[in-house]
Amino acid sequence: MQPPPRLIIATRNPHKTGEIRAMVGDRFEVLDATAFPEFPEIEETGTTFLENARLKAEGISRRVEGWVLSDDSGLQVDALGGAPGVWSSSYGGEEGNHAKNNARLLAEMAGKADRSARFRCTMVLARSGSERAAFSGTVEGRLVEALHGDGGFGYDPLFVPDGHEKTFAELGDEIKNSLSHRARALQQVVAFFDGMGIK
Ligand code: ITT
Repeated sequence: MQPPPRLIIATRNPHKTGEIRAMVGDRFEVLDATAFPEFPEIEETGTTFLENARLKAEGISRRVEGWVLSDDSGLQVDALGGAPGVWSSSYGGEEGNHAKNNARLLAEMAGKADRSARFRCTMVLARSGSERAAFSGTVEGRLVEALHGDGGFGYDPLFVPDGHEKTFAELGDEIKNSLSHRARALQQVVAFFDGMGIK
């Protein structure tokens, strides 16, 4: 039997890698940038999810053989004009500090009647330093007024997806991975590989 193809995720966020690994099962051997400590940090200088996803996928794929997949994602809140958006990771003032990000979001949303929001995920597939395809997925929902649940990561304790009454952090991995922005983008990635005959 052939070993599964290798898919390198251009991220240092272990939660993203964990979700992607759980979603693709045995289909790919999933690694991420933490397996390559010598890789430099890719600066996310873009102003859109697509630009940043491209920077990450192309930057990493210049340094490693095989398929590289990036994930640039974030939360868009209607009452905040789409913020935190591309800046979701550092909204609270410190890169990757989820507690501070959630605290700021709760403060900005205090008293707001419109709680609608969506998660967006843009993925870029690259090889040998150049983009081969891009995909995007969203999940609509609303923000609650206090943190609920301890599953998932990031803004999950504040986000209730449409069709549910609990936050992603309460619903757990299986439900989140069946309908999340990341799941919806990743389904298209898998279909792309199917179309290329890569099994
Ligand atoms: P890499 O750039 O290394 O991939 P990162 O976490 O900095 O890791 P992004 O720049 O794409 O990645 O920022 C994504 C942020 O958006 C993340 O830190 C969370 O704050 C939020 N986010 C994205 N997907 C999420 C999810 O599924 N659940 C909760 N929050 C999420």
